[in-house]
Amino acid sequence: MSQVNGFTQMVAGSAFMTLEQFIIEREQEAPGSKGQFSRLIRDISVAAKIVDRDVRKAGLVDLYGETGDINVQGEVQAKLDLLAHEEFVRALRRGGEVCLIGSEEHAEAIPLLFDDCQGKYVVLFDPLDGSSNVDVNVSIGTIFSIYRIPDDHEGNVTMQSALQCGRKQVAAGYVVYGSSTMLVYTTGAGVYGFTLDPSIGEFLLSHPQIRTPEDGTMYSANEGNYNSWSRGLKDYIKWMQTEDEATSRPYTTRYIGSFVADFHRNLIKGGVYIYPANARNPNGKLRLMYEANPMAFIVEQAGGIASTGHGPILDVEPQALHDRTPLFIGSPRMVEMATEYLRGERVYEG
Ligand code: FBP
Repeated sequence: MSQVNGFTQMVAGSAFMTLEQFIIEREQEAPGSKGQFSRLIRDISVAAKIVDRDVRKAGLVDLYGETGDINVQGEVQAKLDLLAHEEFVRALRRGGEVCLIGSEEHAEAIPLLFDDCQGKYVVLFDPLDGSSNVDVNVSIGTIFSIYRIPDDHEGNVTMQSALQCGRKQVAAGYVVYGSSTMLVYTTGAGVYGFTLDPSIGEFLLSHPQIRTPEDGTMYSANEGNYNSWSRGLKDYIKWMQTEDEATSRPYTTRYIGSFVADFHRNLIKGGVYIYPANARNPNGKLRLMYEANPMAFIVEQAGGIASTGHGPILDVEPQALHDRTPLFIGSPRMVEMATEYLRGERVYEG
């Protein structure tokens, strides 16, 4: 096994570690573990493979376009949004490890409690992130966040059981359906990336111990909203766009419009994703429980920062399943600077 650019270069025929082997190894390190968590991650990876299959042939099997329904976000629901939602609900229901699900595509939490349900977990997820890109072959993704049911909720699991602050997550991850399909997740002990090898239908460990660069020169923001941004944020954008060789400015804008894809690129190469509050979205656009929180857990584990602009995302106390939040996430130096400008602690002097 050799290292190229920090990524493990697998030599043909050598010890590719599958996701299943990886989680079983991890499970053996966890005293008293009964395998429920491992089975849960396995169930999520099975659903991801099915969604990957459908996304890759969507144009051939009439899976592009809308269902005609408006989802709880007030957005037109894409057929693939609904399909991905159903695939993950089916896999989590069949697995039996989960007793409550929250989905971007469903107004209320979905209880999975039935007679002999031993489920210990709550899973909140965005079945298909980047809906605006679904029909045009641009990378999209799935984001998931996992909590344990609080002890005092055992046997009486309600929506409240899911409304825990991000610091209480036991695991979080995402799948990006891009030029290749990757599943990236953390359980609070480092961030690991697995690439799907379609020829054997297995997720293989390709990115062990992901660390995000301290700083970067790429930013992801919908500058179409620039005029509705605060003075501070406009200053930060101007600072990044100013010519200055010594600080590698101007920085580069990279905005795919799929949070998962923008986040993944910035995680690997360094960069910052910004979706602030603006006139149209006074609380921001991204959803706290199944977009911001899981990515915040991952980025902090990789050495990055996730902020509302005024404090860590993971410390926000949720009020409702579909809460929104302003989001500044990515390389620590860039998030620090962006939020200092936002708070007026820095001003642009040209
Ligand atoms: P959904 O697609 O899951 O609703 O996610 C929100 C999202 O599409 C992000 O993936 C993306 O970064 C952002 O909204 C794009 O918003 P806008 O079109 O306002 O820039």
